Amino acid sequence: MIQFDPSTTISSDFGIFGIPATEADSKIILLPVPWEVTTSYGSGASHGPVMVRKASEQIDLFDLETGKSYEDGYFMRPYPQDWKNKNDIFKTKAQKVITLKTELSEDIKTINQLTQEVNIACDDMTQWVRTQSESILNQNKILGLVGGDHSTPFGAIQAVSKKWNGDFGVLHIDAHADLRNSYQGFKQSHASIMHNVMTHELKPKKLVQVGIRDFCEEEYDFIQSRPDIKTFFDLELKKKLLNGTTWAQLCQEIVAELPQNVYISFDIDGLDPVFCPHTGTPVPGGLSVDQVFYLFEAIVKSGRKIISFDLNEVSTGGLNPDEADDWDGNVGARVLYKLCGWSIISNRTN
Ligand SMILES: [Mn+2]
Repeated sequence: MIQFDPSTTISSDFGIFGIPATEADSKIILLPVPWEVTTSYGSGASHGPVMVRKASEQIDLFDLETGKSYEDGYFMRPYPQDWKNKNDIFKTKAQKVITLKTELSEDIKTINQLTQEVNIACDDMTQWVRTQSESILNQNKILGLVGGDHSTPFGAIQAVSKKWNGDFGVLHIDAHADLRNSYQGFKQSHASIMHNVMTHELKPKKLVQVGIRDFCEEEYDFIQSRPDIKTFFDLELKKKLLNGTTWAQLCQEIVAELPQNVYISFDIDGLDPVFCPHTGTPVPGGLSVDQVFYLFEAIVKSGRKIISFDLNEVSTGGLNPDEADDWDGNVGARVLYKLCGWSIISNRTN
């Protein structure tokens, strides 16, 4: 247990929420992944870890719902500057591909060459995330990946699946279905993460999606074809709310679809854009922070266990972190704090 002295400050290189913990005495280990190579619209998600970490220092540690869970220790690993540098190089190449395709360029050789380089770099990132994730899970700690765009947790979900022998479900909160079979030629696009997860040999036994309101027909057909995917479309949830069904009842329906062990993959754009105005691909509609926090509580109160999680797509809207609006990082840090707190409680009791 962390004996906390509020006057202590943490290193500027690692740690989070102002908690003076080390990796060794922390139950939750956060892995920052500053990567947004295939980002297609707004940019800045690679700054997510810096934004969230900076905002995290303003959060009061005692929490009405999760009490002093932080005493079990939350630690963020040092910022991987080498991956940020690599991100910047390969994002430029990916943007070149997108530009050439938009201009209907006939330079197919260049397009194919650059696309292949980007795909290899994304595979390398996923492999690195998987190795890092395994090193956290093998210490019987809870992993929390902080992206980056939504392609970043693929390796983390593989590591979780290996550790739990596939005996878990993914709760996917997002505006987008992310079930595209590659996007703009990139196999590991942020728009393909759940397609990649659900077609991998280390797949979870269930994918439960909440808040989805942007998807193509191919993705809709994919959902219909898979009994192991259950999607709660945002429009259907909102219609039920408007017809008088309570959020508590809807949360029971969502939770009932989940197996005992739950991995939460949280794209910040699942929230109403009011809470994430600078995220890369905002969509009107979505969940409130209160609804999401209520859903977390419902999962844990049902006796299910949050085994690990990720938070991604918190973004500066293309600016450098020191120029960006603090709001997106502020909301992101609060969502992350609740994920940490409920994970601790669910692992104590369930
Ligand atoms: Mn997503």
